[in-house]
Amino acid sequence: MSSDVTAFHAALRSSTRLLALCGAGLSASSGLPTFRGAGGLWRNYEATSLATMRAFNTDPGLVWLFYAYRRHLALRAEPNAGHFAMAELARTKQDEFMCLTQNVDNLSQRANHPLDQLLLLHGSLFDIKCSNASCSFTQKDNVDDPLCEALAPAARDFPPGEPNPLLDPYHRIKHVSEEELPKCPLCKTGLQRPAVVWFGEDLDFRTLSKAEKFLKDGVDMILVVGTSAQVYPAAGFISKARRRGARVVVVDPKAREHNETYGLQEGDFAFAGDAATVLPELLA
Ligand code: BJW
Repeated sequence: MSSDVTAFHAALRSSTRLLALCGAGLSASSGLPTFRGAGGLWRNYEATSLATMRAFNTDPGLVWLFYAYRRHLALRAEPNAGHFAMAELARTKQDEFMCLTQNVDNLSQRANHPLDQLLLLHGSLFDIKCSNASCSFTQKDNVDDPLCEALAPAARDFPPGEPNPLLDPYHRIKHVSEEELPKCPLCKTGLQRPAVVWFGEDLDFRTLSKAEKFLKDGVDMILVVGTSAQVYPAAGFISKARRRGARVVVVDPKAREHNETYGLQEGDFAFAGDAATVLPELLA
């Protein structure tokens, strides 16, 4: 495995079809916390423990506060140079490039990433659906901030240096009851929920099919950016691309530390650093 930028540029030039798999680390420099490791706690909760239907059924107000906070943060954040570099690569390679993102923050879209070359594996913070599985209600691009009055404590700004009490687990926050949350306008019984993919839920079939189709048509290189590659089926695209003959290129501060997770081999590349700095250099 190499970290030689010149050798990477040669490999990139000789690659026709490229796939990218992105994760939370791509947006870390934009100020959005990742899920695991430092920053993976929200109040006293593991972020991943709130990303379940079980958590929503138990305390929908708490889960909505978590998502309202993340919607607010994402709306205030700006795409970084890594998002722009990836969007530029998509424009250059056109049909020969596809980006699979696990991110739900809308930052790639706001960096003008061509939408037909961006597959949202885990949905979007800004799409809403009904929590009742049998109801078909969906709403795209809802940027209400907060979504409803009861969620206002999660959507506040504080002057630099002033801590946000919502993030202090010892600061009691008012419980948000089910009655205070928006109901589905279609079935009138279910609660609205973010249209993201929680653990145990299926990814969108059409989205997965498009990713599989891209793979089937051949891939020479997979760029793995800012993901711990622990969540499936997303992480499985690394080995699937490898089986199609692709080189694996990891951009992540932990690229070398976790080389076994990514299955890095001879001929692959590992760039340990911030995606916002490394991607523009690699893709220039
Ligand atoms: C930087 C950086 C900087 C920091 N620059 N980098 C096969 C085996 C075992 C289990 C399963 C399996 N197949 C399916 C499962 C079950 C499960 C699963 O994968 N579990 C694992 C924990 C083992 N998968 C599912 O349930 C999926 N559904 C499914 O498979 O349906 C079929 C099925 C149903 C029932 C039973 C079994 C199968 C759904 C997964 C949905 C994941 N959802 C979440 C929440 C989305 C909504 C939200 O945002 O709230 O998606 S969880 C969370 O993890 C989120 C992320 O997209 C995802 C991945 O996280 P990511 O992006 O990798 O973030 P981190 O924090 O882990 O890593 C950040 C990285 O950035 C690190 O490496 C840092 O070093 C790096 N970094 N700064 C670059 N500046």
